[in-house]
Amino acid sequence: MDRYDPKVVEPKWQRMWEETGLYTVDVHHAPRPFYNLMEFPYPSGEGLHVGHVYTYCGADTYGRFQRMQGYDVFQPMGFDSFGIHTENYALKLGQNPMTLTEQTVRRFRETQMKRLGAMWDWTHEVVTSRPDYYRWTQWLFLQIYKAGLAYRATAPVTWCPSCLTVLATEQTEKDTETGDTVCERCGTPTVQREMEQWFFRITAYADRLVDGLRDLDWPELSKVLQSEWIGRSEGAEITFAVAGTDYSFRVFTTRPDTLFGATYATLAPEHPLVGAITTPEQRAAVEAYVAEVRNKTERERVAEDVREKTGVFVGSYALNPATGETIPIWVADYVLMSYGTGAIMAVPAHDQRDFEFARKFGLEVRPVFGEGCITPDPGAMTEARTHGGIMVNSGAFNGLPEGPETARAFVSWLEEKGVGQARTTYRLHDWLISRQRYWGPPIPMIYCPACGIVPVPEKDLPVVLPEIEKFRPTGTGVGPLAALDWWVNVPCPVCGGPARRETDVSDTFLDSAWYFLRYPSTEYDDRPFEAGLTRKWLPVDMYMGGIEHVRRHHLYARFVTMVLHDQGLLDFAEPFTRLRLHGLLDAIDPESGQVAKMSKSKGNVVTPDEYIARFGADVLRLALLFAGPYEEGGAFREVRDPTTGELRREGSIAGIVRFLERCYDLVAEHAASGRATAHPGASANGAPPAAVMHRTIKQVGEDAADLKFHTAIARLMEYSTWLKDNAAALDQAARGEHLKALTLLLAPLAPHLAEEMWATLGQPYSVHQQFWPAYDEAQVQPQMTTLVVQVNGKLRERAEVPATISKDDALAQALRLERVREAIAGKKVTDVIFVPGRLINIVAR
Ligand code: ANZ
Ligand code: ZN
Repeated sequence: MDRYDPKVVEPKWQRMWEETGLYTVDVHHAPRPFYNLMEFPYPSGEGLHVGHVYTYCGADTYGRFQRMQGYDVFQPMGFDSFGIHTENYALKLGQNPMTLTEQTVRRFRETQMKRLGAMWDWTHEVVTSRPDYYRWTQWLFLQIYKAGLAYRATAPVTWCPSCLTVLATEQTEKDTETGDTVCERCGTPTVQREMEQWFFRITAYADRLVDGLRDLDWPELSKVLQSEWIGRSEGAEITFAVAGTDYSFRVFTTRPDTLFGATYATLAPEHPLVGAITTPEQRAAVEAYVAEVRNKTERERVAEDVREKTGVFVGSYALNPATGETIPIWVADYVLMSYGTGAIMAVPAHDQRDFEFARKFGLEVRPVFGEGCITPDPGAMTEARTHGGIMVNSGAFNGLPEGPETARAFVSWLEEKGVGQARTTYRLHDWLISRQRYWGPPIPMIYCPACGIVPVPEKDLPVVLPEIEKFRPTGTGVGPLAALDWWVNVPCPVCGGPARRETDVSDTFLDSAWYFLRYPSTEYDDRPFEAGLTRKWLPVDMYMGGIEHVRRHHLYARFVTMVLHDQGLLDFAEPFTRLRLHGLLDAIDPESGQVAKMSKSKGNVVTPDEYIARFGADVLRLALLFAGPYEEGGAFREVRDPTTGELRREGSIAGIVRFLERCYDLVAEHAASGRATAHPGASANGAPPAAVMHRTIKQVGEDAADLKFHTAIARLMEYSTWLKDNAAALDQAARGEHLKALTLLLAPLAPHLAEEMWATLGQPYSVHQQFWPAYDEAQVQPQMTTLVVQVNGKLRERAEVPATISKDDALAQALRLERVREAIAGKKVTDVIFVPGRLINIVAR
């Protein structure tokens, strides 16, 4: 082979790696375990997506680097193959997901993933839709149930009219163009429905989920996003009596200190008290308003800046427990039933939403603190004042400074009076876990008319998902399994009487909430994870993936791990010690040069297969990683022939191809010259300039450890250019050392090429079993020497300078020296005599 040809080299080494089990880890005996985890894909129609490939290129490079540091790197892979995503693809093709998914998994693994050349240990593969896996997903459901954290409740839930199922809040998104709340899987606007469903009480873990973030080695952004999603608010619940009735309602407020300024109260339109306290005169208006609000989504209702406030007076009054005054009660859609208590005390002077509402409907604005001790004139206020100086209009609290201390004093006072107490509220909702679909693990519960809800005994797991013909979602509020009488009707495990199975399946996010626990233990059929292996490999040392998982998968995985920990099944409570998120790749439009997010709808998604077929996996790996800092992402330009539509060797691809060819050529030429001379080592030109090598080893190592793959590649490019320019001047042995170093440094990034170079250098298989080369610190630090500095032949100074300093640099340094400046003052430098590493003599007249 004269030229580097990935079409020959890549399949050859992939076969070799597979045959020799190069990446198989002995999970029982590995002395230095390192669990390098990356997200597993949904096997759906479009095939492996460039986002996945980007994750994998970075994570695999990092894993390989760690392996060269001497770790036993366990890098498993699998398929998140249950769930709506995979099922929708099957529905689109009109095929049964049960047969199609296995085919898709095979296609993904064999024709896409294996061609990337990642060091996945396929002997631990996990496929979530197989009974040997989902048996334990069902087992997990039962553990959560046993812990008292799984319950059935009727609640307003989000329904996707296209997927025909309920969704968790985390599975909805806001469409940035229309402003609608849409299904994350299919983009259809969702609707609200009242349904009885299964929930996991993730809110019971809200505090731990927030507080635990502090000690994790995770990107700051991911911590902020996750804690905002959980949305902890500390405040109080205060009871308001409805004047002239026995009714009362509770409000949640984060500002109990503003109670004296509450000039009206507002109920969510869905609040159960609305009907009872609406007066006959107001009934028609209130009912019309409530009906109108029912068609709006939560997100539309809280879109603060875009919408005018709306609402209707219900006709009755509440008693402000601080002032004893009556205040009007309104319904308004900016108060949500799903948050706090679904009712608020409105303080227009200090809350902006309340201020706008009060101004629109002519309600009183009463400040309870101002600037310093100046009380603002309510009529002159143009917006709410959220913070200020000294309390006013607040009875015994007047004169205290506004702030958390005063708020706490209010809470104690309310608690003493028996009308309120401290309370913490969360934005996070309980995890809606049931789905009215076919393609998931059946929820392992049985309904018995005599015994109630009975969990399936663990020994009867798995509850096998039957292969059926009518697998389409029904839209009737129950899943397709409900139509199978033979499957649904079972004896009650407790009393033996006739009972019915639960026919919903669980959410896909439950499948992926524990898969990392399964990987090391896949050889065990009788338990989800083996204790010793789990202790050895977990928590995960490094998890790499995308930011879209921060408020879904990462949150759920943490919750499940905490529950299992509390059940005594795991001895750690956090699953991922270290998390890193890759940035997003943008596509540069080849014509306009404009940069846009890669997205299917824009049709600018790079398809990995085509690149691999044309240029090889190593080129794709490097091209993606070279696009920018890994954790920030970068831009990628695809260049195609306008007539044939073929990818062209241009732009960043061309640079990478040239670089890899240069590396290969250097090694091939060296090998050829070695055979020609036969007696290597006779040094013609003194000591090899090894410093370049040592410096490159140090820098590339630091970059790789830091996920700065783009700079690592840039340094290797420089190194290869330097080698090309200097190869002829190096003796055979020195050149060999340089090329070995180059090959080793390239190995994590371009694993196929490096393997080929290693073999060409005559080194034993495999380059991926070598240690990362060591560098000599002394060579990296520039060697210093004492330079004699003369002016007109007279010694003026001695200067400490790098031994390799150039004439220009030495002159520049010398001219900065005080005594040199004095000696040449008023004169002109006419000549400079330089003895490298020894002396500089400045001639000045
Ligand atoms: C009185 C008050 C005075 C408030 C003031 C704020 C400022 P966060 O921080 O997001 O938790 N609120 C409570 N329940 C609500 C609901 N179901 N729908 C809409 N708004 C609701 O916000 C808590 C504040 O949001 C609460 O504190 C309440 O308004 C409002 F100067 O009570 B506050
Ligand atoms: Zn949908």
